[in-house]
Amino acid sequence: EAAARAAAANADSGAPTIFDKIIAKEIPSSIVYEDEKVLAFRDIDPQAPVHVLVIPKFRDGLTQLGKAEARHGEILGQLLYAAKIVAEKEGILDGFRVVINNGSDACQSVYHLHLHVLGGRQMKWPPG
Ligand code: DGP
Repeated sequence: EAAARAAAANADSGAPTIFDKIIAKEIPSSIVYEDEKVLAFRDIDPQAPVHVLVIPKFRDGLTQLGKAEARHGEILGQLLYAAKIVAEKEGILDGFRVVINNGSDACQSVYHLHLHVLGGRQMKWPPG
């Protein structure tokens, strides 16, 4: 039963997420980069000295990468380019990692597409 509850909590219901409130600035976040389409802010539970989330301001069905369609091509490119801008601003261009956790098997917990930009330490491979 606990496992079923956890799975339900991790399901892609399409419901609004906490990131909507971060975009609306109804709850505070430490913003690293922002433009018309993209917001980048520090992860609340950092896994590296630099750990920034890059998200689209308009989710437009992109609860997860696995829901991407051809019309999302432009925003997907903008998100990846914003990850580079974040890495540059944070001084980690010499080594950084970009991660997308897709779905429950990958431990996705927030169903609003986000790129994790991680760096500032030696990263290991393979990831867990
Ligand atoms: P994922 O497991 O890939 O879905 O990553 C979701 C990330 O979102 C996780 O690393 C923690 C972060 N997060 C969740 N809630 C908040 C929040 O309210 N503020 C911030 N800054 N980060 C959050």
